[in-house]
Amino acid sequence: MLRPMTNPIQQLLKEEELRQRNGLELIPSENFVSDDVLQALGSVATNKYAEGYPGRRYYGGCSVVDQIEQLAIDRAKALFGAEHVNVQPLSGAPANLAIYSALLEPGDTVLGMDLSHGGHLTHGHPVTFSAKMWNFIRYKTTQTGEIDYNELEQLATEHHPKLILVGYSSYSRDIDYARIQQIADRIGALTMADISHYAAMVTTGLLNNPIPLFDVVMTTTHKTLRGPRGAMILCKEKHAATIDKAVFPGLQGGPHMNNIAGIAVALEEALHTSFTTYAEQILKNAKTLEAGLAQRGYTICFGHTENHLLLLDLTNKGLSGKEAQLALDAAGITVNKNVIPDDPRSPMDPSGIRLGTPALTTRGMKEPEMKRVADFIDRAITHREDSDELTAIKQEVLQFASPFPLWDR
Ligand code: DSN
Repeated sequence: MLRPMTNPIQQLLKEEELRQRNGLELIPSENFVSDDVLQALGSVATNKYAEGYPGRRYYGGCSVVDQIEQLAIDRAKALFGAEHVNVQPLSGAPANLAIYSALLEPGDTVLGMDLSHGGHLTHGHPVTFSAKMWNFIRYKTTQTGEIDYNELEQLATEHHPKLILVGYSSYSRDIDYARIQQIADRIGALTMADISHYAAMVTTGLLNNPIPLFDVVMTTTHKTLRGPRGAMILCKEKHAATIDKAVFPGLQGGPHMNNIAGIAVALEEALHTSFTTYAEQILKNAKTLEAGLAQRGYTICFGHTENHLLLLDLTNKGLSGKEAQLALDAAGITVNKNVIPDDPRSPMDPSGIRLGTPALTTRGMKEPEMKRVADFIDRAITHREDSDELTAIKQEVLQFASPFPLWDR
């Protein structure tokens, strides 16, 4: 039972819960956490300062939070098979910054994936602080949609990066980590993978796994992994001390112990066999959504999807990503506008939208529902100038979504 509303924030939180329940969440980096994770987040662990690491804290009173953090570390090691794990990064951007500052000297060169070809802002986009500190060189994808491994190798030979970075936020294909590692070994570079978007498919063996090969791997904890907002750095033992020092005291102060408790809960959930079923269904749902949209004439960037997301180029449909996002919002369908490879349009009004299936999969939706979702999307885009039709679709979406709870184990 929800408690009576006593202040405007509680009222607004209730409204946000209804928004989440009544609509279709298709932003690929979002998900719904379990009640147990929510409870940990809203727990007294938020009251505790605990600078340092388990058994090595600067403040007293850490005996209980030490156990919480150690459980999170042990579960992460078991889930990912990693030699060393740091669970303190507050989110993905600070985690990536911590890794760069641990492994690199100012001015060192890094090869990273171009943002418009599916990379991430924190992988060296010129607007970031990292791009001021380090020399990022960007590789792209080929016409057929794969990472251009030949170009990557040629850039590595030419620029001798200290670090080769892979991982993505809008690319829809798997990565050949063995090939990247071979290139890195040949030129003596370190390797880093940002698996934030697709960690669930890595832990369940559905996508290639960089952890046995790469020096350092970063994942956020709130995307397919379905935990609270946060991040983890997984690395080889030889990098453990430098990584830990870079996170604290290098970049952060007190860790958010309630988040770490929530991460520990989510990791335990991810160790259940049902997590594999969930990850498999994410992929099946993405393929079904892809088929439904391709049938309706939508252009799928990068050729096709092998993961949880789809990047659509809307150029042939005669509207921008921003216009599509607004129309879909009006129909109760949440997506995000997104740049497409070498987008001729601006990032604030780009050519594409990005869709993902993790959140709807958590709600229990499967292939038949994805066929309906493709139809809802197409109708909203087709009738984008007809506000009555968009309102009618929103009503249908509400009816369609209501049998699916936000969290269903
Ligand atoms: N903002 C996240 C995403 O949506 O991909 C990545 O940080």
